[in-house]
Amino acid sequence: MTYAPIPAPVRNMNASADMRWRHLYWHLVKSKGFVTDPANAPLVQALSRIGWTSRFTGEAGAGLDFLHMHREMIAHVDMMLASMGDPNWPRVTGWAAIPPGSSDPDWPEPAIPNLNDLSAWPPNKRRAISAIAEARSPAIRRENLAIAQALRDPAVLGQDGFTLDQLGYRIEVTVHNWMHNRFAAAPPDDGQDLSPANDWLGDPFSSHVNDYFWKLHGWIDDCIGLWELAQGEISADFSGAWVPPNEAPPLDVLLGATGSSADQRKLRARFSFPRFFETTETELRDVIREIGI
Ligand SMILES: [Cu+2]
Repeated sequence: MTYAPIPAPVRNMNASADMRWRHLYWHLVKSKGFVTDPANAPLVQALSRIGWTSRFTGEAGAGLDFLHMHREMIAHVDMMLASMGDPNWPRVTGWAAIPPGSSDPDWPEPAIPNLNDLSAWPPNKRRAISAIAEARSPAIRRENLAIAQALRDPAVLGQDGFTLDQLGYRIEVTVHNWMHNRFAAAPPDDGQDLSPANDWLGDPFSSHVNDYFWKLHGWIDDCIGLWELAQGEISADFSGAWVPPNEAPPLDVLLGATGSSADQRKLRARFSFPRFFETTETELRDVIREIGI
């Protein structure tokens, strides 16, 4: 790789337990599939007791939450970068254009041996591996690049009634999930590893430790400015966005006060391998129809 890595103090800050659990909980509580799965009830209840309840992806307002929270993450990292004086990373700068091919000289899709042979993978990694393989398939690549282009097009962004909330939702379930999966390397053995080496892009516990995260979320954040211009130079209003609680204790601490030990063991086992971002076929089709491509 030829690009300069993000300065180590920033990477280490992102790799801290607090940042990891915060980013993971934020994504978990907005996933309807996760929250309504009875197996997750002890965790969902413990999170809810300390204020971690949000709108689900697809519900009104959740797209605004998505844009706002990641904008806050960028602002937090930007503050630290400003104090570092690294000429390669004065601030988070998104991709001007998403690298279209698999072997971009600076931002390639990380090589994964046996990507198309699920039998070569342990069962707990197979869903993640097939999500990555699908994200790199020619059809899905073509479709998401077309969506990405439309979501930067003034004619699309300027449509009457195209809200900031819709922009967030449409990006989240298409280009965002696609980029996370597409640029992910092979999943780690221990998704809960706290070392900075655990920067797997497919899981919110580790994705923000990865330099690609800041390029792709920078690209997403820039869409907000393009939307503001296309809508007639209005400015984005995030006053209705959900603000998560300050507290984000590790899973063990969170469950310590509430879950039985059997519950804890089961949940810990579920969390020991990585999760990843999923978009349903229906979500993808609906967005393509809504933006008119
Ligand atoms: Cu995120």
